[in-house]
Amino acid sequence: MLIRVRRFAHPIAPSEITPQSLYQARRDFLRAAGFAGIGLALPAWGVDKLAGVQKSSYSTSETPTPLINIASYNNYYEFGTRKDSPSENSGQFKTRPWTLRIEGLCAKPRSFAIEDLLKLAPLEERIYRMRCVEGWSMVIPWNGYPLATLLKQVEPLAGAKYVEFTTVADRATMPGLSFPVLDWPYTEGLRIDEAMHPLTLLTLGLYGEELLAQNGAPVRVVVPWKYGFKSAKSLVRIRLVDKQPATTWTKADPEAYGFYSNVNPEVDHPRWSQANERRLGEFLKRKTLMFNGYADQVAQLYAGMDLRKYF
Ligand SMILES: Nc1nc2c(c(=O)[nH]1)N[C@H]1C(S)=C(S)[C@@H](COP(=O)(O)O)O[C@H]1N2
Ligand SMILES: [Mo]
Repeated sequence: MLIRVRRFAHPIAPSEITPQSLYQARRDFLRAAGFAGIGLALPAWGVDKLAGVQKSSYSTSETPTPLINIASYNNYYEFGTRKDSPSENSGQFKTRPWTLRIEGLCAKPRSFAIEDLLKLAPLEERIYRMRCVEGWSMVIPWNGYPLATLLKQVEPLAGAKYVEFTTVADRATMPGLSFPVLDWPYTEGLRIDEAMHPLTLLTLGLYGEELLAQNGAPVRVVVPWKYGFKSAKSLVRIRLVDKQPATTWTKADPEAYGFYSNVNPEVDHPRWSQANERRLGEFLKRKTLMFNGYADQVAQLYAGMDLRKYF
């Protein structure tokens, strides 16, 4: 199979692409092209390598999806609604300076500079299965540490029952914000025990390098047993709250997108089945697994709950 690398003139076979070679090739290409006429600026792709990333027993042993797919087939509506919009339209997006504010029901609310987040805890490689509600999936080697590590810094109070995530909405650099597709800024939420679960990752990198803009740079959350839209990108605020927060996709279509949105092959979307998925790079569909294959780790969070009602 041949795939096209964004607007590059030449098709490249996926087998020829390794993460390292992709970055190098892109840098070389951009340099040779003098950045002219190709519609993107270097910073979005010229990212730094992360030091001292440790392997994790939470990783799947499945083969990671090639970086070219992870970096060019994205949902990030602030940059546009096509799969290639985020990689095409994020060239002006700035990830420095960046602060993440943590506030609400906690003893020590504070703001973290991105430089401090990168140093707060050892970075792990977490190779996670990711499942989009649209029916495609990938295996992504994320880099980060448990969100719990960060939340403990602010000392959540007993009344904190939920966590609300707010993501950046910068009209100057995110062209999709000019269209009222969603109620900006994009917000998401988790129950506090979901947010504190060791699988829930504060994510700062991908394939051993800092996150690309299209994947949610400079910092996002990743919740691998839920549909992808729960994994909010480019976080600017986390708030500890006592009530279930309103979330963007639930506001947009409450019949289709519930607050929990756990991957569940038995609960269909109103317009399509969720029983199967297409792994990017594979031809045949595979069966979608309960909780995206993480049932052993997370099923007890929902013991006694009707998962059709709390979808
Ligand atoms: N701020 C923001 N976060 C977002 C989205 C978005 O449009 N805006 N899309 C979500 C959806 S639908 C998916 S499937 C994942 C995709 O993450 P990826 O592009 O890194 O694979 O990001 C999620 N996070
Ligand atoms: Mo998604």
